[in-house]
Amino acid sequence: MKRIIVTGSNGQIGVELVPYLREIYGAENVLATARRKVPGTVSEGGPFELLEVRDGKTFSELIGNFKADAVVHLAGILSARGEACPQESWDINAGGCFTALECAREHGTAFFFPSSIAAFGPSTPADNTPQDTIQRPTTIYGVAKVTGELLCDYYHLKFGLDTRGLRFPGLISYEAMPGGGTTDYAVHIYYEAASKGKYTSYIAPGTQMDMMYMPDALESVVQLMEADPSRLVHRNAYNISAMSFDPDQIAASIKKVIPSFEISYDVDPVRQGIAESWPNSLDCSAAKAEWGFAPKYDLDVMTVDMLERVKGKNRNS
Ligand code: AKB
Repeated sequence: MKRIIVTGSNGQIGVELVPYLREIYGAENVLATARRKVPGTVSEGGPFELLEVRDGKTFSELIGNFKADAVVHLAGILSARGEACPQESWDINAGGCFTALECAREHGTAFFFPSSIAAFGPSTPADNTPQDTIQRPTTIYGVAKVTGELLCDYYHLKFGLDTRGLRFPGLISYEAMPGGGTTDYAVHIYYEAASKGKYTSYIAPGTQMDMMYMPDALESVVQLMEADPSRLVHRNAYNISAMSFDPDQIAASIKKVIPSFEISYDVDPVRQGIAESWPNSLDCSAAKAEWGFAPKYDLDVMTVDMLERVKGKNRNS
């Protein structure tokens, strides 16, 4: 990658990936795009343009004018929010992905697609979920993710487009709040622990989900996009995860730093249902073998860093 366009730049991943890419490739070589201009590093630390990802004409013009050689397509609606607006979610997530791929095809750019653990469903083996397995998700978000994976494979096979993707687990970070996801509790808990010393979880004890700290996620995107294409067998999309825990285990990790911390439960049936349909833990061996995936943060190391970073910050979502 030399000149990169990022969509959905104001989201949880975008606000950190854009500065990270600008650091590596030069600020002038990373064009951030989003539906709204928000003051801050994304819109002020380098080139920025407004873009609605279903507007293929503007999207294609931006790629051409910027002379981009890679599209990192992050724009989308997360799982829990998607269940409240399935039609819009499909339109933005699947329709937006198709439009983005078409624009990438017109210009022959490389293409990154963030899939998710949501691409799996209740009939998928839940433990050590294989790279290649049953994918029958029961959320509209998951259906769009499987569609995106298949479309990316199709564009690679049919048009030779250099498509690559990751199945992200829940991502934990402190720069921007995730909005409308099922795994968001694992971010909220740190804010509440630091500010109130307690947290009420909408996910039930015993519900294991894969997770990863944002620095590992950012590194993985660049590692995959820079990987030797001859080694990539799977492409769309690789299982990646750095840890798997349930609410009691993350609470126990927080208690090592804040011994008085308390967790209680008020389970949300929608998000609980989604969480139960997802894997407990992924097998990441394909990512390790094909492009050297090697996350650095485990739960306790992440907890120490997160609690330090969110100190004095307000949770506003
Ligand atoms: C969500 O919870 O919707 C996302 C995801 C796992 O894709 N964080």
